[in-house]
Amino acid sequence: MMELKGKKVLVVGLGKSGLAAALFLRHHGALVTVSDVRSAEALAKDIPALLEEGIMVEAGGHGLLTFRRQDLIVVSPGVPMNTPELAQVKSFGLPVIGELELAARFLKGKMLAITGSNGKTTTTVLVGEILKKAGLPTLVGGNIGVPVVGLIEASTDETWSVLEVSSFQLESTEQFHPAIAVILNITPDHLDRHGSFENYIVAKERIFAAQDAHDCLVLNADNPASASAAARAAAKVYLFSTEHPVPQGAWVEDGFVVYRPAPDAAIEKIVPLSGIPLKGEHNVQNVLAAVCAALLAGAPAAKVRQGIESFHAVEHRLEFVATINGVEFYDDSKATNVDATEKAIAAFKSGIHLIMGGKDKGAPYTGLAPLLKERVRSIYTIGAAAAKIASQLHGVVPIQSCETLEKAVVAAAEAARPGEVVLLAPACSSYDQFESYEHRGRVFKELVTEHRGWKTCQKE
Ligand code: UMA
Repeated sequence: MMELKGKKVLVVGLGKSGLAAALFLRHHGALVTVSDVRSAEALAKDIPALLEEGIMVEAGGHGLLTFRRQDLIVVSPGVPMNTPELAQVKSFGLPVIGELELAARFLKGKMLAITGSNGKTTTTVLVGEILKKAGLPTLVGGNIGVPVVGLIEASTDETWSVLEVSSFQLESTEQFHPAIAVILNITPDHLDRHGSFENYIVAKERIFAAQDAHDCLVLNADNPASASAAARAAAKVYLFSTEHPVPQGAWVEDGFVVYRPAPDAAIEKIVPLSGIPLKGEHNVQNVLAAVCAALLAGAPAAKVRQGIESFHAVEHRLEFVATINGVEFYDDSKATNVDATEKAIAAFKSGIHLIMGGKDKGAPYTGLAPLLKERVRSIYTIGAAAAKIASQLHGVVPIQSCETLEKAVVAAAEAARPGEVVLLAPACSSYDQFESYEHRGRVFKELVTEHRGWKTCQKE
């Protein structure tokens, strides 16, 4: 474990992770400074508590001198590693690690880490629920919204820390060593931050970089970028597939999720597909991954089944909101990339009124065209990406420019007929118009439920 007492440590970024890391470091005797590009006014709610703890705050920008004075720099996930001040001090050999790496060095027990472009949160919560049902001491955190540093105090040598980890967090890891790692899928996302799909894959693959032959790596046989990681893994590889049997791992057979612990072992029936309470093929994949991870962590098969059957959709992930005049409204605000939106569309057969847009993340929307043609009646665009969406998907299905979510909900609801679906699955991040995808989802749900009295949806 690293010694922190008397060390000068700079925490970059004062969001959830930065705040938790700064307090943790201070409580372990480090001399802590926090630096954030936001103004002192914007940080006003956190600054007094930090000053009271003896933590210094640099607001309104990052000063190179502040960075150079440190023994260690801890970076928040949202701060790119190529930020000029970080790049400079790294070139001088100053240690720069992320909040996840810091936390992992102090966390007791074992880590079960889950990454992927989509499905991370659902799978993380599901695995956490199963392990708890199985009576295993379990903590859940990470990209899900709970900084990993915040789990340290409650962890013991018996704890399983089930962690949702993002490419942003993985990018700055060194010794991070989960006993079980899961890569659900890798599809283009965050290209604005990583620069290329290749760099994004490199960041994701850091999840197993420190694993050895005692560890387990769960990969998606149906997703080329996930499956091909096996060639670079030192850990035991378990696969899952919705399409075909795998040598060891989970797949779907005769309407059942089944599992084979080793190539020569008997096949175990885990749960019928009809017992999965989540919508969409992608959620079957999430369940298959969760089955592998939970069984590998030692949960009995009966508890795995119970955990799956009693699971509820996580908020803003293809969450059912309401049926109004026969029209169903679904909130998939967490569909912040093109792949997630594709999966959301695929969960419904036809008659979709799709609300899309927000802050563009660099990946093209053109790949959606075949599914849009097949299942979507109309697109209602919002936010900064509207023009790009309109130009790339021109002529595929009707596109209505709505600018705001409020106008989009009204337009979609007025156009939808009984039996059809209004789906918020934006394929973009929310930061141009909202604080977060959660905020966007909450606003959507309010708009839908507040308009319950509408004569919106047309009668047939
Ligand atoms: N900042 C700087 N300098 C910069 C950039 C940002 O000072 O160059 C400051 C900002 O002004 C802000 C702070 O950094 O004050 C924000 O830090 P942050 O973006 O790391 O936000 P946190 O609140 O710490 O949230 C982070 C994750 N955010 C991101 O990865 C962008 C949260 O994931 C995560 O839940 C949380 O840590 C706890 O682990 C969110 C997310 O969008 C949900 N993740 C992406 C995704 O899921 O697609 C990866």
